Amino acid sequence: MTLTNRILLAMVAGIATGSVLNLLLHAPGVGEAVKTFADAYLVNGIFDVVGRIFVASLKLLVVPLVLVSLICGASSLGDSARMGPIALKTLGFYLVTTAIAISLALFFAVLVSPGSGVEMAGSASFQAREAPPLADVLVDIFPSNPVQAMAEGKMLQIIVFALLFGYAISHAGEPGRRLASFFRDMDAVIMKMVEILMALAPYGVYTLLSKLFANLGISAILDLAAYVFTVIGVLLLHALGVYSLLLKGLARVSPAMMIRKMRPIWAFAFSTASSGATLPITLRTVEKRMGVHNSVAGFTVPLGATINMDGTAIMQGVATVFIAQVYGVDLTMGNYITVILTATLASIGTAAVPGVGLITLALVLEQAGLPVEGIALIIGVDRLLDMVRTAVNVTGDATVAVIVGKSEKQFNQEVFDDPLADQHDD
Ligand code: DAS
Repeated sequence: MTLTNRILLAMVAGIATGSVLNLLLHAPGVGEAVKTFADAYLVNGIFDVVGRIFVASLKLLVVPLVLVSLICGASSLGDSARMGPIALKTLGFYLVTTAIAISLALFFAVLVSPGSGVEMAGSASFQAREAPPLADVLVDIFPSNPVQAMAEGKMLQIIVFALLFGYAISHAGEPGRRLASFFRDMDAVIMKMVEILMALAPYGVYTLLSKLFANLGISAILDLAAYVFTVIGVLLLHALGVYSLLLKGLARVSPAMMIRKMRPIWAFAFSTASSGATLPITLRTVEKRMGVHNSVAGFTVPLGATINMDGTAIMQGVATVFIAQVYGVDLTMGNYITVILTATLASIGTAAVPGVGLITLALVLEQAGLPVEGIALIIGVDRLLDMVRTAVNVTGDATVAVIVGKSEKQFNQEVFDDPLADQHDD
């Protein structure tokens, strides 16, 4: 059985286990001893520990992988003439697709009106984080201490340092050539570490989903059904509609083949709800299974994991309309434009970790003049939506990598068209 199928099987088993445990923990006729055992030793015991170890092991690779792959990518680009177009195309696609995503979200949220008729479920205080001035965000991108940036996992600072270092390598003659060779070897070894950790994925995926569904339960979803299904509907429309049109129209590649190759990435993104933790898998898949050259993938994918969050923008668009409707606030066109700009820019610089979309949602609501405590209405189901929107976030990263790679002729069509490229068969 291939690794992808083992992971998908683990996902189904995890959702089933969690749902049964949720029923068990809430069933009236079940003894307290059984409930205590299930809760303490399973849900918050083995499932919690194994799941957290699995996510930590993925994050372990993120900084070395991003640093080395970017240095390799930037040094192999040679003259900056190539770096410029790649960076401009990448940033352009990221901003445009995010703006499309949130516009779709606002349109369908107004159409469906998931918030109309919802009783206010009481409001909890939700402290909005101060929005840093844009100037500070831009200055903060440049590291004053690269080692500290790596220790603190400041991805944008690591990206800037790696690009500068890689560019210097390509202009440093013989010493540069020796270092470039060293980093290419490092990249190969780190990719092997990714492969080793991927073999453990079924266990991590199973435990993460068992714990989540044991705590979430189906009832939380039903209470907010209209909101949940509006978000998921737009996420699917964007991931399977917009991206497919871009892949077909701009890269002339098969969207069906892209979907087939995205499956292991989706399994990781869905289970971990973290683009950052999924980054090692996204990068390896984009290079080894989709045929995008490291000189493009090594730049676009780590950058995308950090600043490109179309799925998050979709949740924020629907949530804004939902909360406005529940509180009876009529949004003007100016509000909608503010929401589009704020959500598009808010995703830049936020770390790709579980729940970051909820934090930046507070900024979006504030800018739109809406009560931030409205977030309390949707917190209960946000983890499930986070998993789905993270899968859309990483799909956008892979899609742009293929489009930019193809347009820069840094793309191997044969690898992309081969359904079994780099597939792990046991
Ligand atoms: N979980 C975030 C990510 O890793 C997305 C979000 O919180 O909205 O992409």
